[in-house]
Amino acid sequence: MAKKTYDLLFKLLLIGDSGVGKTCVLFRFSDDAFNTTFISTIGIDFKIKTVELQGKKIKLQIWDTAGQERFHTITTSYYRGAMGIMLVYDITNGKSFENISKWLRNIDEHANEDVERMLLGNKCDMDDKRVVPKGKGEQIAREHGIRFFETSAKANINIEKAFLTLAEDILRKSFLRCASEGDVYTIY
Ligand SMILES: Nc1nc2c(ncn2[C@@H]2O[C@H](COP(=O)(O)OP(=O)(O)OP(=O)(O)O)[C@@H](O)[C@H]2O)c(=O)[nH]1
Ligand SMILES: *[C@@H]1O[C@H](CO)[C@@H](O)[C@H](O)[C@H]1NC(C)=O
Ligand SMILES: [Mg+2]
Repeated sequence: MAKKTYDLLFKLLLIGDSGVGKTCVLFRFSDDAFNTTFISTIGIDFKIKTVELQGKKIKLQIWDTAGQERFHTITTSYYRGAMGIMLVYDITNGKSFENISKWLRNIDEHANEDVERMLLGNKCDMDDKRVVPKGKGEQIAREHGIRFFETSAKANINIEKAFLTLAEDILRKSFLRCASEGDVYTIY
């Protein structure tokens, strides 16, 4: 049998309106690259990246969903397996921010109760076109008790930090759960 090359597998999911930059955020994290051409995601796609946290090799399996309404049935079927969900809006698109409450409701309806959530205000390189103040993102995140970052896939701002923080939060949560169940402090 092949030796496992990682200690833990975390399944993450990216959701948010079409065009907010989910695919670009993931592409920046996985390939450290950026594309200005908008190729809207069809259904669902994924990337793998292994990171090391607290001496553990963690394989991140990151599912990138289509924001378009017509793929809603397919994409929501992926919520259940997710341990972490990134909700993305575009700071230059007010509607994409208003829709965050809709995406939060979708999580309540379709994801596991203990899923780790994170809010990202993407395209923060376009400050001249900003319509959503940073404080509004911070406020909705605070109201829901979740973390918030403004990111730019284009200028590579806070992308790695967001993914690593989400993975760390999931790792911490799984340690706490094991501890409370009286297990040893390692899980595979
Ligand atoms: N300036 C700027 N443009 C960005 C950024 N991220 C994405 N874009 C652009 O926004 C457009 C949409 O990006 P995508 O990543 O394809 O959007 P998406 O959220 O995956 O859209 P769907 O797949 O339809 O749900 C593309 O033209 C990108 O080049 C960013 O951080 N800054
Ligand atoms: C926000 O959600 C509505 C309803 O699901 C949708 O019709 C609209 O296209 C979304 N906004 C954007 C910017 O995608
Ligand atoms: Mg996409």
